[in-house]
Amino acid sequence: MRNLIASLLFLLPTATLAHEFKAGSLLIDHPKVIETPPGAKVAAGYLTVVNEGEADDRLVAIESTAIARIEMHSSQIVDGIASMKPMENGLALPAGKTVGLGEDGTHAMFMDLTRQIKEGEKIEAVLVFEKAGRVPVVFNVEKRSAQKNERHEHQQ
Ligand SMILES: [Cu+2]
Repeated sequence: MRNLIASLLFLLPTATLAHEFKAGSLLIDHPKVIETPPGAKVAAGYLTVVNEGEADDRLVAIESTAIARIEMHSSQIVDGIASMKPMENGLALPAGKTVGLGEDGTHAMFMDLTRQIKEGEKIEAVLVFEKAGRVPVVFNVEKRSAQKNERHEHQQ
């Protein structure tokens, strides 16, 4: 019982941090970046997009004036070795579906960092969609949690 209460208390701050953005029939849920250790050059970001419309769309780029470069990566493990590569065609958003950067080894890679990114910071960025256009969002910087979609060990 004590464990249950402890885990409920642990979950509360996460709930209050939830945030979302709307753009036409797209709902962008909780963009976040995982805080970095000192000296790290990259950080992993995640978000979920719900396409409530009847037409497919596509997330083609993520831009931020605060970050030198943001790429969308897919990663895979082959013979025990993790590798990742840019998602050449961006993230497909089929009509009526929910898709996340964070599923199947995908993530947003915040690159060439010039300073440590710390929990509690907010990073303004623009999501560029094929049809919905440019949508301003805010990535919350959070500590790494135990969720499986955050288990991203970077090689660089
Ligand atoms: Cu990556």
